[in-house]
This record gives sequence, C-alpha cells and structure tokens, in this order.
Amino acid sequence: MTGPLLIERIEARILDIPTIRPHKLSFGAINRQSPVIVQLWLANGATGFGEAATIGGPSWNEESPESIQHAIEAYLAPALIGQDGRRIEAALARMDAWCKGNAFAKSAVEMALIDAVARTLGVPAWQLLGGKRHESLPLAWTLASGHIERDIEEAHLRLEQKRHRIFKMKIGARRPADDVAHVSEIARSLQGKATLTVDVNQAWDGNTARRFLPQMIDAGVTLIEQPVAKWNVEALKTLTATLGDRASIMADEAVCTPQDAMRLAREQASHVFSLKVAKHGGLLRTRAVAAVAEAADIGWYGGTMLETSLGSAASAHVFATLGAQHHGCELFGPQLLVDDIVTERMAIADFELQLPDGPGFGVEIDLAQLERFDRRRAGLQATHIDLGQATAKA
Ligand code: MUC
Ligand code: MG
Repeated sequence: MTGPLLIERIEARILDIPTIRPHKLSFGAINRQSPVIVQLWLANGATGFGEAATIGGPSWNEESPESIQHAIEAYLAPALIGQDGRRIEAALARMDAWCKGNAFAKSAVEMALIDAVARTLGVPAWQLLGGKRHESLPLAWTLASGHIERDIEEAHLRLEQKRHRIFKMKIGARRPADDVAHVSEIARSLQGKATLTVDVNQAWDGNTARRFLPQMIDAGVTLIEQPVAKWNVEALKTLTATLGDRASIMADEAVCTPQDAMRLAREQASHVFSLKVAKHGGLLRTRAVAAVAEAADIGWYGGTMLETSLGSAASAHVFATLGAQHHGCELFGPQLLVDDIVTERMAIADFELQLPDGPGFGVEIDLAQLERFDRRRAGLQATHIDLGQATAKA
C-alpha cells in the first residue's frame, strides 16, 4: 500500500459540445451540452478526470455549468488541496463543511479523485467501489427529436444495429392527449420488439397523471419516470399504489440524497429509483442511495445527465457494483453528442453496454479534444434552454 497521496491541484473547465439533433424535454429543448471537466493532480504525478453535466444550464435542477465551475474553483479545490486523496469519505466531508449542497460540483471532484487514486494503485475504479457484479447492462435510448417519423426511424435503426431495445420517450411538453397519441403511434410501430418508458420530467400535476398514465400503459408503456413535481410525493405514492400491477413508477428528480431515498421508501412512493452520480453528489453516495433502494425492495435504473464518455464510464463503474434488481441503464450520452473527449468509447454489443475495466474508469482522455471544445477557446456564452415548445403548451 502506498503512503499518503497528497492532492496537489484541481482545475475545472466548461466544454461546449453540440448534440446530433435537438433533444426535447418537457421543460424545453437543448442543442448542446456543456459538461464541466475536472482534472485533479496528486503529488505523485498521477492525474484523474471527472465530469458533471447539466441539461439546459440550470433548468433541470439548480446547478449550472457556471455554478459548478465556480463552486469547484472557489471552494471545493481549496478545501482539498494538501489532503490525503486516499481518504475519499473524509474528502467528501471536507467538501460538505466548506460548501453546502452543490452535489453536481462535488461529484465531478470526487470522480477525478477516485480516478487518480485508482490509477495510482493500478486498479479499475469499480474495485474501490465494492467490486464488480455486472459485466454489461441493457442500454436504453431516448426518443426526443420532437418528430414522430424521426423518433420511429431512430428506434428502428437502433433495433437493427442491436444497440437498443429499450426506448424512453420524453413527454410533458405537448397537451397530454397529444402525448398519448404520440406514444401510442410509436408503440404500435415497435410492438413486440422493444420495452417502452416515458419521462415526464415533473410536468404534470397529480390529476393529469392519474388520468393520462393509464392510457400510456394501455399503449404499452411499462416504466413511468417522474410524472409529477419532485415535491409531490403524495401523488407519486398514489400512482405507485394504483398503477403498480401494470407498470412501474420511477423517481428521478425526487431522489437525490439518501434522506430523499428514505422518505420515498417509507412512503412506498416508487418502485424504481433512477440513480445519477451527479445528483447524488458522487460515486460513493450513489452507492448509499442504492443501498436504501435495495433494503426497501426498490429497483434501480442507471440514469444519465447526458455526460460524455468520461462521466458515462464513471457511472458505469458504480452501476457495475450494484445489485441484481435493475431495469438497465441509459448511459447513451456519448451517442447524442457530435463528438467525444476520449480516445475510445465503451463498447455496445447485443443491446448491452459493456461495462469498462480500468485503470481508473478505463477511458483515456484526448487532451486535444478538451482544448477543441473548451468554452474559453470558442468564446461561447452560457447555454439557455429553448422554451419554444414549453411555452406553446401554456
Ligand atoms: C432525465 O431527466 O432523465 C436522461 C435522458 C434524457 O434523455 O434526459 C435525461 C434527463
Ligand atoms: Mg428523468
């Protein structure tokens, strides 16, 4: 075993990477992703990389690329410089003491630290996270072009390529009856060939959800993600109790901290948790939320914030360590981006993401690509969500 692995330097930069097509969610559309990439150096010369991606600036939740970069540079890096990098939980506690909240920012720093320590030890990150239980996971794709023909074409192509047979549809921007028609048409076209999920991203109130979700289920949907606002645990609970024999209710925005997880478990308010490294505040805390799920007989789903291959590989390492009660994963972020920041992406075979090995997260960063997409170089402004579709509904 090595002696102390002192943390010497931490830097954060914002990248701007266009998406291959507009990605439309209930609260608006995005045309680019702006991940924050962290590089952390240990005094032994080892370096690690971490990532935190938001969707549409601060429109998915409170954090934005700019706030993440600021929290890291002003507070989280100074809290950790000179500390022993082997003491990862202690590093998390120091970050908590210096800075409340800011889970996305903390997750990117913890990710870079785990990568650097794993590389120093010459082991895959999953080995530091409890050990690997899965070699691969079923991989979902999100149909969110906003156009029915394009969605259907995308789905059939991905089925043919044996990449995806779980499709998640983003709904909640149109009128609910139009969403039912949209989902039904896609479901008819994919009947018997795929599993269907809808993600409402908090757009509906309880009454709308109670009225329209049974119609989605009749159309063939079997997993329903965050249909109501994250505070609306009461409605989530009713949906879980009443729709549970026909489809599963999945919490996303509602489950960030282990305390959120405990509350949803106690209230029996969901069948599945969507796990995301960023919203939980890191890889170790993703395991803490997963532990609550397992203890409460709640399934897990490997969620994404549409990260590059760096954040996706880090997520894959922690998902590889979790239990058997899973509903697959959606680490398809790299495929939604026009380009990537690693030399080689994770493989997809027979509809499953092949979970990577090490050292670290098992992906190598292409430094030239970091330079190419660096916001300072391109002079781009903050990403604003396109509200076109969302306001049309109002
Ligand atoms: C979310 O809320 O799940 C994940 C996939 C996708 O298309 O959007 C994200 C965010
Ligand atoms: Mg979601």
